[in-house]
Amino acid sequence: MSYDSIFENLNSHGQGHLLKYWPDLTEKERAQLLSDLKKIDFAEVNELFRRANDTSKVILEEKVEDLKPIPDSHYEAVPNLSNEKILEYENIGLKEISDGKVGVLLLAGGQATRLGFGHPKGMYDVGLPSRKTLFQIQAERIVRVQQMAAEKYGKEGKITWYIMTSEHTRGPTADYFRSHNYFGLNEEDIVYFEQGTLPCFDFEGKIFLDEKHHVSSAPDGNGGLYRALKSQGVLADIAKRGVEHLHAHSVDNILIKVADPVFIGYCKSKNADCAAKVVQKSTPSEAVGVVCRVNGHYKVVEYSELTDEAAESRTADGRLTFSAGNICNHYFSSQFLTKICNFESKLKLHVAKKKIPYVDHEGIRQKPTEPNGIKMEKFIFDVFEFAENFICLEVARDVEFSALKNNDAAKKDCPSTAREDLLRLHRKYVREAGGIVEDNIDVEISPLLSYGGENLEDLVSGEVFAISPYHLKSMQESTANGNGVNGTNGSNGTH
Ligand code: UD2
Repeated sequence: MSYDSIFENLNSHGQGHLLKYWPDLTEKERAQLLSDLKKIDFAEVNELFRRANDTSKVILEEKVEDLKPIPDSHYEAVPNLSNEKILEYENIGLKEISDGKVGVLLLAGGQATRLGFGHPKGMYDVGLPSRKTLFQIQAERIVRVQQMAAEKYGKEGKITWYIMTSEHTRGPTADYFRSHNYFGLNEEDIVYFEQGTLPCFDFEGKIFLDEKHHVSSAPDGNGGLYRALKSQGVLADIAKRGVEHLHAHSVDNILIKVADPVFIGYCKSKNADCAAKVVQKSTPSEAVGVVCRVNGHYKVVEYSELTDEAAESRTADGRLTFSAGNICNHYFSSQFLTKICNFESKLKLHVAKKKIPYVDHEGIRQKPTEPNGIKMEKFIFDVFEFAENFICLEVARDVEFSALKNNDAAKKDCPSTAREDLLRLHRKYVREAGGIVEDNIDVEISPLLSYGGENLEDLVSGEVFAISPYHLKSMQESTANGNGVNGTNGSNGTH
């Protein structure tokens, strides 16, 4: 393609400025810029910019009267269910796992900017006694839940772990798993795929140059999942493997019950095609979206898009009206995913005003201190309204949700809170199994030993945990690694 034809194409879409520094570039830099430009369909992205602007206006005008909470018929809360009911759901889910019908969609394409960690967030170690990272914890939960399904139904079905990365996180993520021997999973049961990017715009719709030879772009949001599932052949893989249920979740929730059999069983027994786990929102300003109905459609209204009036609205008994806090923890039937991926281009766009580094008119790279442009994103939950049977499962926050978003300076949703929340939950599991442990003692339970508090009695009942830290491991793990942190009777643990 000649310079003239490229320039003409860009100019006709109002983006001719992207070639402003062409004369200054080396051959290599020109090739880089051309490769960036070729990836962009300018008619499409200009249209996205226009739609994104319209969307943001509509959201601002959304009225509190149009919002309704989720009806009881579509909502169950684990803390209110009987043990029998929970077991019933769990057994249904374990059966699906043992039949090889369950997959996990891990959303790991985010840039972890708030955390300020230069690697994929899943590689973060929050400082547990075991020093396990988020990826390792999640991998080991998959190993354990497969084992539970095999123990229950005599057949070991494999869970396929679909890991969505972005162009920045793919290489390091794949290298990390390879160098850790896939944490006990089979290499062929881990499938990486890459989400797309979208250019960053100024407020007038001009695309920024990040460098003279590089267009500014950002991942297209966790709703980029749908386009990627189709374009990267993941839907076909799901069909080929006979996976019918997908548990999709964020990478940063240290308490995530990966491939949760209770959730899968609940969704299967209700014949749901799409579902969300939620927690009771703690305060009106908590940074979680709320699952609700807007003009009759199931939706998540994101925290940044909820008016103060709606966020603070309360029921007659003083509870928050919109209390179903979204925790980026969803269920999709494979049929529903296939349907959605065919019209993902129509999904809503969300606009975030950001400080976007750019090359200015003099060719100098600027790092603005105030928002100077927008990033456009799609959100995973914007498909809820297309579900035929959408349901919610409320779960206890202290058991299932502690997100790692920020660094420790923020004092919330940070490494220390994630670590403390996990250790608090594990102390609770130890006590429920008959162990004696004070609040100041750190006890970590390996996911290979126990997925959700089961399988602990023989090990901890009557034991006093007195010297921090403990790491309770499975027999197999202890044999393989030796003891490193405190264990009961010196058998399954470390000191
Ligand atoms: C997400 C939810 C919010 C609430 C909150 C709870 C969305 C859009 N918002 O907000 O409603 O539940 O979590 O913690 O789901 N990701 C990608 N690609 C991207 C962007 C994000 O894979 O382009 C992943 C990211 O790695 C993470 C997950 O999506 O695992 C959530 O992303 P986030 O941390 O940016 O979302 P947040 O906290 O604003």
